[in-house]
Amino acid sequence: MAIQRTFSIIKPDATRRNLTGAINATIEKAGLRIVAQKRVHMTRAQAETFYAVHKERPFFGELVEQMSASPVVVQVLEGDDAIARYRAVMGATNPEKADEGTIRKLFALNMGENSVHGSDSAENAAIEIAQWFAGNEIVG
Ligand code: 3AN
Repeated sequence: MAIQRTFSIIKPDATRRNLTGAINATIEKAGLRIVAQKRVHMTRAQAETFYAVHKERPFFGELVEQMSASPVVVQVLEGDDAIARYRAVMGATNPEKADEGTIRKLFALNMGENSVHGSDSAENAAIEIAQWFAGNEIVG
């Protein structure tokens, strides 16, 4: 499989509990490289834009509220098959269903506050990376 890049967010529930380093260690142990990273506090508008695909879902308001409540760490991860690999390391959306050793099994609180986001396709990875990083901020 080719080297890919994916977009990751360490979400407010995790930054609030000081878990950035622990999550980064799990990411790196899985063979992914953090090639860009910054801590930002999303505005409501930025969170609404980022999660626009979910705007008809019943949890949209809560999701936007949670994502803009505290700082997040946005990242670009690089590695072999990075998109699928990171989804596997993240674990299922519902932490109760997540496999042992995954980030969500280890750290997530519930369906909404589930500690991390990862792109679900190459197309979305490119869109999401461009939303948060300039080309010269990504150093592989
Ligand atoms: P994933 O993050 O696993 O790709 P998505 O894309 O279905 O999951 O959902 C995006 C985000 O929306 C999730 N990370 C979670 O924060 C929130 N979410 C998804 N489903 C629910 C739900 N049933 N109740 C509350 N929040 C949810």
